[in-house]
Amino acid sequence: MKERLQTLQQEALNKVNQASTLETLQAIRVSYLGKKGPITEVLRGMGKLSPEERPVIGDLANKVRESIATGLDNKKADLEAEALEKKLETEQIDVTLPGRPVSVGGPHLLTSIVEEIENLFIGMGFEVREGPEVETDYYNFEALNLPKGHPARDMQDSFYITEELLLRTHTSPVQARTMGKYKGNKSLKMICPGKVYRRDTDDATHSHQFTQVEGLYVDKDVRMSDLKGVLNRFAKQFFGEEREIRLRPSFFPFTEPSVEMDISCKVCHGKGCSVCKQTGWIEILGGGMVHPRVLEMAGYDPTVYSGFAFGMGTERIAMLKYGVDDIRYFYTNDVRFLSQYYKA
Ligand code: 2U9
Repeated sequence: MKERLQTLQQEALNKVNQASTLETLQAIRVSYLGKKGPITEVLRGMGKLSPEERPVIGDLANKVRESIATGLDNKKADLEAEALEKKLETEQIDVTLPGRPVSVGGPHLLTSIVEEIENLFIGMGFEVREGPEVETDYYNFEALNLPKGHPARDMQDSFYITEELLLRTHTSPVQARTMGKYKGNKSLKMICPGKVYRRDTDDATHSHQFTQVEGLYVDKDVRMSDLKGVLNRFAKQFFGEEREIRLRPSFFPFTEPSVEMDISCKVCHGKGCSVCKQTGWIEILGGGMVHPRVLEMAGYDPTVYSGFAFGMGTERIAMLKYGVDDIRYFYTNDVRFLSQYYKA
């Protein structure tokens, strides 16, 4: 029995030595030290031994079991260390490699255009003011000479929230509110950029939500020639010094007289082509002298104060400047479109 145990020990340790995977080690552990293994079998047969032999063989069997277990544990630790070494070698990270490029976003074309327009007007002494997108019927319509039932209210078919509250159809209520705050005794020179909403069916040139920049200059002795001068400077700085402007008579309920402004076509320089529909001119904005009733309603005496106002659709301006042919590109947010206009 003694020899059998010693042979088992030798045999097991040899196998442990030759094992090259953790799975093989586990199999050796089960076959030698498991419940059905040969050592357990020896221990079970101890009853048949003489009382003198029993402690000797028992002691030896335990030593053999311990020696095999230690062999297994040591080999397991070696194999694990080896595997870790190999992993560290093959999965080495080269920290000197350049990183993968991260795609960086940029400002939306409309944001850039509004900023550009703001800067031009700030350069001419205008302040930038913003106001609420949910407006009262009073500031959106009444204060701008559009009383209930006025046909021009239909032109700006609106999104009403209650009978008295609506999504603003233009940014003019911001000017009306500011004038009201100054109670008719302060000059003001401001532009109002912002989102406006009109019930419209979206197509290539219409959107139910769009962006406006409107301007207002109220002071003593403001004239139509001031409006022309400011708009001419804006047009040339924004579209190019070679562009000419022209004013045509028009109508808006909040300005009198009212005008629409065209710029000369950059393609044919006024001769006529398909871009300008053979007219040589492209309409870019509207404006006029603030209607005396609008001044009066805001508390300004129209015999002392006068003012000019103008308004433009930012998308239209951007479309003309960059040759964008569908207003919906501004709102569908396809990065392939937007990224063309990111500024470095
Ligand atoms: C006050 C008084 C007058 C703002 C004005 C226009 C003319 C104009 C259109 C351009 C294209 C709207 O976006 S658009 O559809 N706007 O033509 N806007 S005068 O007049 C004001 C504003 C505020 C107190």
